[in-house]
Amino acid sequence: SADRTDIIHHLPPDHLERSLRADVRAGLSSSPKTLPPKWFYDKLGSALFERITNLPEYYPTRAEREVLELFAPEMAAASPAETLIELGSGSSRKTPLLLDALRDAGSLRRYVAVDVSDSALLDARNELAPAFPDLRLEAVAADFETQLHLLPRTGRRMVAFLGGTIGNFEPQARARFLTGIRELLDGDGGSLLLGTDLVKSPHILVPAYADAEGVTADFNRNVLRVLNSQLGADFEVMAFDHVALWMPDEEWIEMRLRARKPMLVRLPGVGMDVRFHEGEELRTEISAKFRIEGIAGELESAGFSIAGQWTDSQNRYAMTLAEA
Ligand code: AVJ
Repeated sequence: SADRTDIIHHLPPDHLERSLRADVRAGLSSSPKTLPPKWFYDKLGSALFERITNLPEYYPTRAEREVLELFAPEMAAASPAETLIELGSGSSRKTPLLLDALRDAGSLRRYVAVDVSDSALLDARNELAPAFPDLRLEAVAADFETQLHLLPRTGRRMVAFLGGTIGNFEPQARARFLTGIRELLDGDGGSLLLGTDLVKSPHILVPAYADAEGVTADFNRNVLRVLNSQLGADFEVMAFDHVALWMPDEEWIEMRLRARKPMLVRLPGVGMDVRFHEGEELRTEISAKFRIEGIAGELESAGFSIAGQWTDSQNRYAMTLAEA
């Protein structure tokens, strides 16, 4: 094609279908039932998430943008990279702030966007290409949780993991993941730029995940629509209520879907029939919130050293730069 970038597919064509089926089989036969949050993001789910980022209650996106607007030049100066690798890049909306700063620092040659969604990668590339004509743009369709080893291994790299998505991992998986990134950066060296939402009052946290307009409820139910379309399931989507809970011991938000009545759901794509009793809850996401010292400690345990930490003016959100 005449495009400057094609999508590099590290995923075999049936990878997504297979991992969806494996996740659904495991999650819906466990007790309590769970589904991983990555299955929210089909075309509609990605559009709903974009709407969430503009809701008055959902501050993390704006807070992270503020941190980048204020401090991206400092981050770039502290870690002048040749290659920026962004994990879970999605729409890449905040990426230009980092690209500008790294370009001004004089080092940047290449941007590698990593996402499971082809359409998000293509949209992002089309947005970025005209603004950064001197940059090599690469789009990698991969599952960043399991395919870190396929990412660029040479040159000085900065891995950006923004948006607070690290909060979707449970603590053990999080530790494994951070260690995996540190190992990826072995050799020519580099840094991890990590965005994390911070612990704060549940009066602020809970509405961010239970907005008045019901956009998050619709986003949450979207995982059932994905199962209906991908697995031929027959979830009655509106028979599930959206639940957002602050778990004070774990310091994370849980999103759940609560069955309003007893239901038997058929999922021909995985050869299962699944029963819900009235009031039964299916956990669809955890979104962990962090403390500044906790983030630093976890990164150090993974072998990083901290190069800097920055927060927005209201101390709601932190970005940490860690050297491998
Ligand atoms: C994209 C995973 C960072 O946890 O805040 C938004 C997803 N879920 N509203 C988050 C989300 C409900 C979001 N992350």
